[in-house]
Amino acid sequence: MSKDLYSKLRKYFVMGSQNCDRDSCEVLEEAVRAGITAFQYREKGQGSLEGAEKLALGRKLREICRKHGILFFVNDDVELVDPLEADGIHVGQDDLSAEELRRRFPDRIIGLSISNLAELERSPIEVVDYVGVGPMFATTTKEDAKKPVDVHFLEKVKHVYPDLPTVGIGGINETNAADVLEAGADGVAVISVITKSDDILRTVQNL
Ligand code: 3NM
Repeated sequence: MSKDLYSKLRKYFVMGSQNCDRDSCEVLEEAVRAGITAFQYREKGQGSLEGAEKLALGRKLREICRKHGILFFVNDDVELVDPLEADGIHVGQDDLSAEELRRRFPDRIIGLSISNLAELERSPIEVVDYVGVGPMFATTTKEDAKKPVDVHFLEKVKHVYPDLPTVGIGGINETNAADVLEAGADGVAVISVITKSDDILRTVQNL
């Protein structure tokens, strides 16, 4: 699994309806056609859907990913993993523990957010398939984003865990994505650079 993951996490689009000014399915379709390699359904924060509506949108987005062979992840919400037949789940430090997730979903891809050295040291890296490191730069998209790390922290993560697939996240745009990849990230995870783009094809290509 891991070997394959490096390339599949290369351009990792994260989004929920609250991030889109227009139909989320249209945004995802465009991003998929433009060349994203993975998608995370992150229906969270102000203006996000809940319950049956959240599930219904998830089903539509899941189908788009299935049709195009793009990995489909859910953010945090363990109850969505089975109904949406997600390839994996991404969790933060305050969500269900990675060990518990691994017990519950032995065969799914598990991603974990890491924002500093203390989190890296206390995280059960051996049970996760990849880590999201960030925020790399300042971001206004995540309401409770932590202090930006810098590319050196990502270098450190790759130094300590050279075989662990790693994506940078937070404030990544068409200009600074190269710095994140040059620091050793296997991919870049982005929200607003795509959802706010007036030319998704160009944006994804530039990433
Ligand atoms: N997680 P944008 S930063 C979802 O640091 C998310 O773990 C982060 O949005 C973390 O690409 C972030 O618009 C927001 O900055 C990413």
